[in-house]
Amino acid sequence: MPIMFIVLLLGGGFVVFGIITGDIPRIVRDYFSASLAIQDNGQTANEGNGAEKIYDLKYSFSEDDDGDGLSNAKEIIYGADPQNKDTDGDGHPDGEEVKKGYDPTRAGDATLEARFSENNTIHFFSWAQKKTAHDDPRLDTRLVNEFIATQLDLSPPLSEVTDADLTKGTEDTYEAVLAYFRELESVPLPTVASSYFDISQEAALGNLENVEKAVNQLTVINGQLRATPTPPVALTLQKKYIQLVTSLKILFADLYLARVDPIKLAANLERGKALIKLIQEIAIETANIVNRYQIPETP
Ligand SMILES: [Ca+2]
Ligand SMILES: [Ca+2]
Repeated sequence: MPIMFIVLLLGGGFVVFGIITGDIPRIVRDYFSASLAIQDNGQTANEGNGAEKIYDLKYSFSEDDDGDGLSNAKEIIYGADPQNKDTDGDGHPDGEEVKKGYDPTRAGDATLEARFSENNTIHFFSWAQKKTAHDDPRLDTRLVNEFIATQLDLSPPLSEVTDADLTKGTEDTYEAVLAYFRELESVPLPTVASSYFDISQEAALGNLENVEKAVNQLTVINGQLRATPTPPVALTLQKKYIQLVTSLKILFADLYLARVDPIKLAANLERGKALIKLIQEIAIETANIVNRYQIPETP
């Protein structure tokens, strides 16, 4: 059962047959609560496993291997070539383009602004540059927090779930509803035992093992939820479950971007916390059905 996933990850709390205890919202909050420590400590980009090995570069905001005025870390963020002073070959060095608001990866006058929605960190640097009148802003915690709070949409990524996304049952009998809840219980639990914050730290160091594990497991859970025969009375509940798992999957898949868009991950901690509202809706919906059909607790 997906809700237990979150509980297990934190090693506490319990779920009584899908009825979420009062502890769950607190637990989810803990899960997404740590603020993201953004590092500028010269990690080597190819250390750890799973990282794409391009060349022996330090993911650093102070080192600039090709001397074009854009640090190695920022080259990764903007998608520029850390070993080429003029990535798009238009005669303007990468660092100069970024300082003036132009995209160093596209020749001509393509602006960075066009990439704000695609990359929160690119948006942040442009914003911070104006805000602080500093040419080469860093990931300063206070500025990052202000940016996230004032410039970004922090609602969780909720996709629309329709009848076509699930397996509709035909009857609302006691047996059908009971079978539905029993089936939910058989959904396997993911085994990743780290918080979003911890996994993001590993990912920033190039270790994507837990990201992959979490994404794969959420994919499996999603598939099982979609295949679970759902009586009409539980369709709304089931859609919310699928929405929750899909949303978690999107948030976890973003961890692949640990180096490319660190601000997005920091914002995702807030987006994860905002899932509590959905979890509470699931709890209420579950309690309503369980009470109405007098579904017994699991022994
Ligand atoms: Ca550079
Ligand atoms: Ca250029």
